[in-house]
Amino acid sequence: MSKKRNNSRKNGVRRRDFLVAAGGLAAGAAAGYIISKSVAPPTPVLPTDIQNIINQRGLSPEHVTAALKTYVPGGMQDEFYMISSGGHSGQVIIIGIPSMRILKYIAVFTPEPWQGYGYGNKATMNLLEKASNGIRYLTLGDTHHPEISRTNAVYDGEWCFIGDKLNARKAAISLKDFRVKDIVRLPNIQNQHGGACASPNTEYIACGSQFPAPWEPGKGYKPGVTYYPLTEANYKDYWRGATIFIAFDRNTGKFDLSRSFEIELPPYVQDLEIIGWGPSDGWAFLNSFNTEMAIGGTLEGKDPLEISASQRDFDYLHIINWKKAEQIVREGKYVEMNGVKVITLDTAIEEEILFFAPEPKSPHGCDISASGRYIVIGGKLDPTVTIYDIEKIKQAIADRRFEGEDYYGVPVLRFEDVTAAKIEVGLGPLHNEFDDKGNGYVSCFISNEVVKYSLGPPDYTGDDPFTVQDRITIHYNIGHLATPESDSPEPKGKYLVALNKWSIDRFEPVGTLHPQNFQLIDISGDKMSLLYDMPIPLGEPHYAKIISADKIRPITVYPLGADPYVIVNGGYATHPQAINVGEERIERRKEGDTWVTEVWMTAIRSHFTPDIVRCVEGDLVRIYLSNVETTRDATHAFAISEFNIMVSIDPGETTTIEFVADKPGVYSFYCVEFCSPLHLEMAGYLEVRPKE
Ligand code: RUQ
Ligand code: CUA
Repeated sequence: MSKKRNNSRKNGVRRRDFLVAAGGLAAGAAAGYIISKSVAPPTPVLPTDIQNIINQRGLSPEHVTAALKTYVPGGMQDEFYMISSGGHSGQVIIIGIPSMRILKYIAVFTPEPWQGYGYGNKATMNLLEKASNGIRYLTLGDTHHPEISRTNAVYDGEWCFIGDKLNARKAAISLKDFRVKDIVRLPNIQNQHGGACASPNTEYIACGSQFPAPWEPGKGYKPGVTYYPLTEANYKDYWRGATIFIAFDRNTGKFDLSRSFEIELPPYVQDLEIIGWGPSDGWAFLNSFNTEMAIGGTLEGKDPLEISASQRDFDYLHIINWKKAEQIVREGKYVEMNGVKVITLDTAIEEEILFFAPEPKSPHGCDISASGRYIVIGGKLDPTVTIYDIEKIKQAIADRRFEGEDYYGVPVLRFEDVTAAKIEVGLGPLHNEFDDKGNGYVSCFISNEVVKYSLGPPDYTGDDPFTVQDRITIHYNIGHLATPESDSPEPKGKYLVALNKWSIDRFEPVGTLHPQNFQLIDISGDKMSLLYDMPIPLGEPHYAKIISADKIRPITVYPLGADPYVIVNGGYATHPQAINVGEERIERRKEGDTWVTEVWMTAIRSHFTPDIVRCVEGDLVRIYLSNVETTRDATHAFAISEFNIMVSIDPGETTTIEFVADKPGVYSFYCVEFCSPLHLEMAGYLEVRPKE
């Protein structure tokens, strides 16, 4: 065992040296330190007991500084919330910054017994059911990019959105109670990059389609129905990408397909989308790759997709005039496909709502500077970030300066006409985030670093615009990075979190799959410094949004009888079957051909009333469970043995539990949250009498 440990340490060190060397090679030496000429003040001496702890634990001055900058004592709260995707766990993770304490997992696309999500609670079962694809009940998802609702493009802390890359779904989560309020299946697309971007006032949440889907001309894509043999020729003719602008209603927490629209796109892989503000208000930007339109076929004499989709030196940044698209829809120039208004590719070209600009080599990421002027793309296979200027884009479009058009006739702008700069940063640049001083930060996956560079005016007003300013090595293989309120007009700077895919030797090993590593980095000074490594034990988090804690204003207790899943005028609807103590009852009656046993039940420390429920085999049992507590945290949970039922109800909440009593017997049910000294007594029985 100890030998193995040593080996892995050695490997870790070797790898780190290699990674540092690779970073240096890729981008030249790091910027030198500035040596202060002023006389240093005398070093204050730490009390001996503190110095002893430092000595005993073998901590360096950097460690102690990092600890002091990140430690948040119990009772004190963090400065920021980080809303992170939970990757293929299908969930969302809430983390405090700078402490990096995990505060909550939010069940979204995957049933989660602890939250009573998808295990008998009818509202959550319905959410998952409604968002399934019509072929099967989907209970998993792959979340990538969270988004926060905006007012005038600034994060307002009311709603959070997250997509499912695997099944083209989008979810809305209220930041008042951190619960999902709606999940919608996006029509005509098969995947989407798990993401979402909000328009400046959250009228729409937009995203691109990622892998194109087969489309029947004029009819779009229907899961389990649309079919063409997969050939290169068919791919060009029948496969399509799309971007959807899905309308969202804050007052109900629901997406509204009837007010949404889609734009048909060529079958490139549409990757990440962002909607602009300020000078780019009304425009959306979407990077893409595989403009080669390769389909793979390794056992059919073709190159693997990774080769055939990386032939061209340029792919296309999609530039979308969404305000004009909205107008086009109003004028009726759309085709209705699978319940959504679709602007066809031909109409999009004709009405001049879609333009392309070349972007270097299989790019990734699409981010906007605080001013709304610069759109920044990572090169992925090109060691640069490319910075587009919306003013130049608008001018080139007005002047009709195009270098040509793509295979489908979409006009392509000239690279030189629309870019402000191309900065060489490091190997494998992916995503960009921004601070409050006009600097950008790019994640470099291959060279394992975060590279800081300056933008141009009006974001950056110093005398060395578009220049690398600093770099820091991360551990290891960074994908996204996140800074507070980046990609908005008011980034806050201060911290950066590197979302690293691999942790290798950074934590105690827990088997062959290590946790991923979130590294907190201090970006408040000229030089970045590493503060904290945080293991992430759930899924592969892709992206996170960070928001000032004072913008999040959750409720503390639900109003009595509230149904958390029905929002009316921004507040909670009262559950129609909510009751108070004294109103409990059981009724059995026939609904059509089915016998239904309905139970109006209350939960309060430390009993359920009724605590004996009798029904007959085959009955549909509906329990309306009201938690009539009014004290914060006085949550009860209700589980029935052998029935796969687990429901969690917070104080004030009423919920419906529905199941078929399909097997005779007597089954215990009990409260699963340790709620009082007599919590173990908070129990009862379900009697299912055999059918005569
Ligand atoms: S991805 S590591 Cu955002 Cu899904 Cu780039
Ligand atoms: Cu209620 Cu334990």
